[in-house]
Amino acid sequence: MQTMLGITDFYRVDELLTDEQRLTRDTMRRFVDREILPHVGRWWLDGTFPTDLVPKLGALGVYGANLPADYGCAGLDNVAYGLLMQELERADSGIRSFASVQGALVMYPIYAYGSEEQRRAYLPLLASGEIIGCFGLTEPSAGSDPAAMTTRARRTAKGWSITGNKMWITSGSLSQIAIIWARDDEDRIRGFIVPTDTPGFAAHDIHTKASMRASATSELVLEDVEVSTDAELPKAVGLGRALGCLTQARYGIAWGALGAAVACFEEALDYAKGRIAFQRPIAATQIIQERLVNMLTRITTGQLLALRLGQMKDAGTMTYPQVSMAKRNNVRLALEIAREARSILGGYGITLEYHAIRHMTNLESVDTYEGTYDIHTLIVGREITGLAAFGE
Ligand code: TGC
Ligand code: FAD
Repeated sequence: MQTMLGITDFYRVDELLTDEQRLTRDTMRRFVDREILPHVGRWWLDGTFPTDLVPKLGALGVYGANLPADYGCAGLDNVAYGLLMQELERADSGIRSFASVQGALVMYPIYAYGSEEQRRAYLPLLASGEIIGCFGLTEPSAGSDPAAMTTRARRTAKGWSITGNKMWITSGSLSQIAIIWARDDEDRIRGFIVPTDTPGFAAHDIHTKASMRASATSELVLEDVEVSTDAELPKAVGLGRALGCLTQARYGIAWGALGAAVACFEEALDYAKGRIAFQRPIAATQIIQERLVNMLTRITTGQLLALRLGQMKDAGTMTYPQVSMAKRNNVRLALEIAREARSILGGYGITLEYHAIRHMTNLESVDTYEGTYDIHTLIVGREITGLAAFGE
């Protein structure tokens, strides 16, 4: 089979994929080329998330694609799921983020910690994109350390009353449901499915972003939001449950970031071959060649890391420190490649006529969210030394 990936598949990783994985990727690739790439620069500049994409991505089976078909999901393996994230982020990290949150942070906790009634009620609607969800863990004063959260869930005669603020919430203002993490009366962290039209719930978009502009990012305000016991995710008790969702999302990000890296590398290579300076293409200079070789080497190592991680996830042996290593490595390599690409494009690189600067500023967010680069250093550091360098 002819690879569609060309030079960015330097180690012929394509040959390690199944026909179904290749088909999934190639279908997504064509959709991204046709429906997203021609418009994404404009969406980003305007600061709008393209909501008309939501049902189209649902029809392609993107949301929760690695969850079982019984609940209206695509039932793909984790490598195929990773390839979907990679293709989406080749277009824009914000569009991939939307899909990551819907699948890994909203559908996954309902699937893993919800009752059978909750699964049947919500998963098919989320899979098709008929409803949108968001995930509220971070607070204005509790990001890297979510255990410091102050949002409270108090028991009432009919269920729960939730009060608190959540910050930096992807898709917050677009959502019909929010997965909200809060402390109960016994100080245990619990997860709830909160309908966003419940009185006392408000979402305010953050409009001053210089990153992730084709994505809605909101502050959530919950003031005595009364929900019934049906809102409680029965198995979502303890911080570990919230962190378990992050493992799913970080897995997808480790793949997704490679898509942004490939887009930047291809753009820089193409430009360097055509750009003449000192009577020769800049690609014929040693410095530009070294930079391109470094970029492609890092992409190749990232691809091998992601593929092996996916194989371990499918085998049920993947651990969360392994996910941290891949998220940390692949996002940072993508960010550095985007910066290199931006620089190779010279002055043109600061415009949105090219993709590099959009990817570059988006990747600053990706490097920060889902655990900052530093936090993943500490997670892997704790794993290899047995000593925690954060907290008590
Ligand atoms: P710690 O003692 O380490 O852990 C408490 C319990 O949880 C377990 N655990 C995990 N389980 C599954 N997956 C993980 N990633 C896990 N990390 C920890 C752990 O084994 C323990 O279990 P048990 O049974 O022993 O109780 O807890 P800690 O409070 O010391 O926290 C450690 C730390 C810093 C690693 C953790 O708080 C952390 O990961 N912080 C980063 C926060 C973060 O990533 N927030 C992301 C918010 S969501 C988001 O950014 C969405 S962006 C949009 C998009 O995805 O596109
Ligand atoms: P802090 O935790 O305040 O960290 C600030 C700096 O200190 C960082 O450089 C960090 O690495 C460093 N630092 C912190 N602790 C240590 C330590 N012990 N040792 C060394 N250095 C340390 N959250 C959600 O819940 N849901 C979402 O949908 C969501 N979407 C997001 C979308 C975007 C665009 C962004 C930017 C963020 C989003 N987040 C979301 C929040 C994100 O997860 C947090 O921003 C992230 O976890 C970091 O938390 P913080 O911003 O509070 O930074």
